[in-house]
Amino acid sequence: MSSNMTPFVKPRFVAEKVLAREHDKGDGAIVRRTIGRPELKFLDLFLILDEVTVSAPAGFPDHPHIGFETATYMLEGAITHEDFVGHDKGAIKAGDLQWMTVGRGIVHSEMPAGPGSQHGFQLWVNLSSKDKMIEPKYQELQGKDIPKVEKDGVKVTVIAGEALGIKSPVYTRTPTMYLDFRLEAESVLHQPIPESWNAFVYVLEGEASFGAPNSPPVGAHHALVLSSGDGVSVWNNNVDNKPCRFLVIGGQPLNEPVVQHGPFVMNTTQEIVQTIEDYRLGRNGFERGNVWRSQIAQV
Ligand code: FJE
Ligand code: FE
Repeated sequence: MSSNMTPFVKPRFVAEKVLAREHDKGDGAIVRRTIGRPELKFLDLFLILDEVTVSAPAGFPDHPHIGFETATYMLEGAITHEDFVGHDKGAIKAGDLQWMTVGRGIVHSEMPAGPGSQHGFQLWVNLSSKDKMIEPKYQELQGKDIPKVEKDGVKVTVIAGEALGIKSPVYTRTPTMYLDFRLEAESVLHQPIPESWNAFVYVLEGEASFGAPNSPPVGAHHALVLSSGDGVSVWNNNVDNKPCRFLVIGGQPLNEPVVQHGPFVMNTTQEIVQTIEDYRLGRNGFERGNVWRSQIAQV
């Protein structure tokens, strides 16, 4: 039976709740943004969390990035990826993960790989000032290579970090956890999270009580910023008897200034001005990026 006790010295509670309003770009892309929207601009280390549903001809055609990492995790359908140095490992399919360390610069295109709708998440993880200008790097994992474990009605896919005794092979520059949980009805989760980290939950489907067993159940498309503490407990003890699927994302804050200009994220305005100039002139990491055109985004 579900226990109402938590094993934590200082359990985390829900400090803030934000609903991802559907932002329909009108061309077949629906973006639900939580981290990165005006009322939740930045949760140190995390710049953006988008839940996207996209169908052709919409997509994310040729655009640059600098200074952070993107984690693209697909639920349904697939996204093809092509970048300006010819890095092409095929599609990111349902269950797959692409962890892209942008570093000093990437220009790329992310487009639907087939008909119908493609559904997934993209998380932007900031890089510390010492890592902002590193060489770009990809970590690409197929669904079968992402550790999964199930115990007492709790199923977890460990995208980054560790849960229920298993570790992800993904290397993160700053300690980060990214967990995809599914709790059957009547099951309980106690997930440790280092006390100094920022952490949040994003509910995908179903409902559960987060932080306290009798807290009002929270449903799909809500992000919950967690208070500080050494772990979070979740109870799926709702009347509907349905499973609840949610993400738990956390990381060690950088405590550095952030200056963001769209997909450019640096520490100072001077660095942003420099980046805009580098991209325009195709230098300092953007060699040929200014004249490159992807094949996948041409129609
Ligand atoms: C972006 C231009 C872009 N959310 N979710 C400017 F194209 C993008 C962008 C995305 C994105 C891509 C995928 Cl596959 C999933 C996304 C934004 O690529 F973020 C900005 N600022
Ligand atoms: Fe991108």
